[in-house]
Amino acid sequence: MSNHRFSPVSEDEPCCNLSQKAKICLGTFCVLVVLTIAVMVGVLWGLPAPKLKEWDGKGTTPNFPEIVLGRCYTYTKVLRPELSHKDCRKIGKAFMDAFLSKDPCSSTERDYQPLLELTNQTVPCNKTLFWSKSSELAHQYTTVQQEMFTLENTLLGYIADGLNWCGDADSSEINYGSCPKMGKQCNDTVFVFWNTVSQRFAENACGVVQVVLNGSISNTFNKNSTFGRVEIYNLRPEKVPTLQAWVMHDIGDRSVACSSSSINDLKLILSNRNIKFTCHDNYR
Ligand code: N1C
Repeated sequence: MSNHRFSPVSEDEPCCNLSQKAKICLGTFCVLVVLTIAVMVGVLWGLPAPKLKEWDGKGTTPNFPEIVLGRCYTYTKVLRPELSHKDCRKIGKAFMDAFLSKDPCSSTERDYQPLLELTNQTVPCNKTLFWSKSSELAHQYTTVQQEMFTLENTLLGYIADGLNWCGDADSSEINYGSCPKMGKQCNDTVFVFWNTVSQRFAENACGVVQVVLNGSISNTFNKNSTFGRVEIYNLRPEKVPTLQAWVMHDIGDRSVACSSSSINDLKLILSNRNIKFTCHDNYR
């Protein structure tokens, strides 16, 4: 048996036999570590958030995420309860994911695909209504004629109508300060959105489709508009036999735009695509 003896630890003598000098050094070191951490946290805390890029157009609509969610619930729970199974939280998230943390000038159709899938919706045949430079009149018409659908009478068009949005490649924040001017500075995220959803709206159309055009402007049919650039080229001739144009004029304007050269251009494009065209001036 070994000869070890346990001696009681004295109360005034702590466990380690550190010299007074070593204790002072250790204490100073600890204080320095704490101070360094505090300074670093303070500096990081006080740093300004990364600056978002500045553009020429107005920024994202204030309260964008809340508006998207609110409109989604209004549409699916109140206006069209047959769509009440749609998941508005998922739809809101897919919308944000389409543009957050991305350069608004590098937006692609692909960014919006998950959102398009979540908001798919069937418009009955013969009930599709397009418009160009005549938004107000077209929507007054669909308010009265509830079975007709413009893109804004579908879920995704209803959610996005009149809103503006963009993100930033170097930040996960919404840019409320400024966004590229739509369709002017670059193929920006809002421009790409309307092109993408307008394309789907036209591809899905079936039966006789209608368009309300503005007969009181020189380019009643404008090749550069969404209607003239995207929608007419994405109608499926095998599903859409005819396009009917309703050309509306200001009160007192008695011109007949149906015989104008711009409407002739529209007629030609459609006849090349095997779609019949009819035109009505100022139908009351
Ligand atoms: O460029 P436009 O008209 O010809 O676009 C209208 C055409 C409609 O038939 C819609 O189906 O394209 C679709 N569409 C919208 O539904 C829509 N809602 C809001 C296209 N654009 C839409 N907006 C905004 O209006 C968007 O900012 C876009 O640039 C304008 C286009 O209006 P316009 O020139 O009168």
